Formats: sequence, structure tokens, C-alpha cells
Amino acid sequence: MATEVREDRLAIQASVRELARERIAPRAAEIDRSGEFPQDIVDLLREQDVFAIPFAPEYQGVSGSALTTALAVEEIAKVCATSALLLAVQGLGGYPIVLGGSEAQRREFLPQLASGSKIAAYALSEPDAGSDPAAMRTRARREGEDYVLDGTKMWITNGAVADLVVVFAVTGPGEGSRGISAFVVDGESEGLQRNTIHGKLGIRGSNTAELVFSSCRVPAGRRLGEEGDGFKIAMGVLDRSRPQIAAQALGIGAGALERAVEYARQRRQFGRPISEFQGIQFMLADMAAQLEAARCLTHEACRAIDDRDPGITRLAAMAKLVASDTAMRVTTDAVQVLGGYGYIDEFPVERMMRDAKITQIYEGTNQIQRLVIAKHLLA
Ligand code: COS
Repeated sequence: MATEVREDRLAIQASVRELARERIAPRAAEIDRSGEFPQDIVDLLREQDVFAIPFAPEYQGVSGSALTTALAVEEIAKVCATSALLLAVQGLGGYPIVLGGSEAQRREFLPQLASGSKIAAYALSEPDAGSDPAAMRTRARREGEDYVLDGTKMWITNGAVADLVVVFAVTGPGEGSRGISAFVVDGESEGLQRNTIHGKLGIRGSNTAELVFSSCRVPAGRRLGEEGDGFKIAMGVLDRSRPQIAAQALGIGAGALERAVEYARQRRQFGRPISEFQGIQFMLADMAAQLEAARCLTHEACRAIDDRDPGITRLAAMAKLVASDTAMRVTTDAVQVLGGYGYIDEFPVERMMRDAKITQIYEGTNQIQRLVIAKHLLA
């Protein structure tokens, strides 16, 4: 993964910030209200080359740096968590190919994801295998030059809209985590039924789907790595994608803080703006300090990824844990600062509070992040 000079990184951040404020922010409330997948935002991110950020220039990306991607995800999440997830999941779906793909597979698929001509998804979880993905039941049986997939994947972001889905399935029954393989599957494959899940608390415009595979044939050339490499690929990907969820959480929290500051300055009670009361000042100061601490940790995890340091698993888990818990606290406090106005959808902080919740759950619940951290401490 490439790293770039600080000026390039800041220029990318500034252009994404402008795009987010001018073109995405005005759509955010309606995306949440309608719960419809924002195809217009996908088109916008594609036109503006935003999907290229997680990918290296050798694959027609514009960066490939985890830190630069995190800055972009945060800027979009400040105004719309659903839209930020579009960028984060393009990375999530691409990383298995970066980590496990052959050079030919990388050259085939990564430019398609970088240009946004194809949208990606990552299908690991199942109805009965979430925190424990090694217990997955989706089977991939080898038949001649193909594998035949049967089983059900659950909670798949972009599942019903993705052109390319990286699917993890059992090729070695009884071998646990060593019997899992990864495949790049076309979203329109015969034998794949995609059912959108409705009624989410937050990220309501994001597509979340159940994927049902019934004798779905995938060419053997679409397997990433060797048979049995799938679990390590899946975990290696989560090490790289959890800091992006941390960045999404930071953006949600920072967006809510900005609104709380704005409101506290103009809301008058007892003859003065409420920002003049120390009770409110202390709340705002805590929110800002906690966000900055979480941002430092998230950027450290990204730096470690970009520098190929060992130990990214621990830092990625810490970043996801701390940033998402911070986002939940900060958005809840932002609602409190706005009082009754915080509780209605005329102001965006209630949406931000609902959106923050998922960051404590997906890409490994925060209980799982604690297990990962403890395992490293006690090893
Ligand atoms: N990178 C590379 N390899 C890893 C790894 C990592 N971060 N973590 C584990 N592995 C390897 C181990 O080294 C081990 O390899 P060997 O078989 O060669 O010894 C193998 O994977 C199994 O590891 P382990 O026994 O630790 O796996 P567990 O089944 O106990 O799972 C947790 C560990 C709980 C951490 C893992 O299942 C997890 O992250 N669960 C949450 C999944 C998740 O985030 N789901 C959300 C949906 S995906 S968006």
C-alpha cells in the first residue's frame, strides 16, 4: 500500500470535505428518512474519484493509504454516515483481493473497484455465525473447474447492490478456521438470491442484505489464495477495515459536536447563550477531548497499516472500540445539549446518535474487540 506526502493527503482531505459539505450534506436527512439506497451519491463518489482513495496507483487508485482513506471516510461521515459507509465498504470488499488475490486477480478487479464501475461487498457473517465466523456453514464444493456454493450470508452491507461480493465458504468441513476459502462472486450470479433487510435503527440508506446461495457456480479461478486461506484473509481484512469504521465513528461524533457548538452559541436561556454556562462548556470540552483522543488512536492504527508494522490487529481493535464508544457518548451528549430540539428530526443529531450505534456492533462487536486486545495482552 502506497503512502503519499502530507500535502497530497491534506489536499485529498480538503477536496472530500468540500464535496461532503456541498453535495452530500443536503441529501443526508432525506436518505435517512426514505431509507432508500442513495444511488446518486454512489454516482457522485464515482465521478469525483473518491472510490479510488483506498487503492494504490498501480491499480488505478489514487492513494492506497489507510490514513488518507480514514480522513476521507471521516469527512463524509461528519455529514452522512450512510454515504461514508459506501467508501469504507468499497475498501472492505477490495482488501481481500489486495491481501489474498494473485497479481492477475488484482489487475482484473482492483481497477474496477477504484473507478467505481463495480461496487463491492464482503460476505463473512451468517445467521448463526457472527462473532464466531469459523462456525460458518456456507459450503463451497469443488466440481470440475467450478465451486458450487450453498448457504446463507447475513447482514451484508451493499449485499443486494454489489457487483462483486467476496464470499467466505467452507471447503474443508471439520477443519474449522483452516477449512475456509474466499471467492469473488458476481452479484448477478445464477443461484444467488439477494434479500434487502429493512427497518434498521441507523445507516438507513445503506443496503444491508441476506444472500442465499443455492447451487451457485463460481469458477475456480475466482478463489483468492489457496483452499483454506480464507479465514486468515478475512481476519487480515478486518485488521485493515476496523480503523475505517473507527474513522466513520469519529466523523459521526465530530458532526454532532459541531452541531452542538453551533446550537449552544445561539440558544438563549436565563438571558444569555447557553454556551456561557459552565455546565454546557464542560460537556462540549469533554466531547472534543474524547474525540481527539480517539482520532489519535485511529490515525496511529492507520499509520501502522501504512508502515506495515506488526501488531496492527491490536491497534485496529483498540481504534474501533474507542472511537465507536466515543461516538456513542458524544452523539448522546449532543442530543442532550440540544434538549427537545435534539430529540426531533428537524436537527441532525438524533440521526447521528442512531447512526453511531452500529459502529459499536459491526465489523466485530466491541466485546469482540476487547477479546482481541486481551488475547494480545495475555499471549
Ligand atoms: N490476521 C491473520 N490471521 C489471524 C488473525 C489476524 N488478525 N486472527 C486470527 N488469525 C489466525 C490465527 O493465527 C489462527 O491461525 P492458525 O490456525 O494457523 O493457528 C486462525 O486465524 C484462527 O485464530 P483464532 O483461533 O484466534 O480464531 P477464533 O476462531 O478464536 O476467532 C476472533 C478469533 C473472535 C477474534 C474472530 O473470530 C473475530 O474477529 N470475530 C469477529 C468477526 C467479525 O468481526 N464479524 C463481523 C462481521 S464481518 S464485517
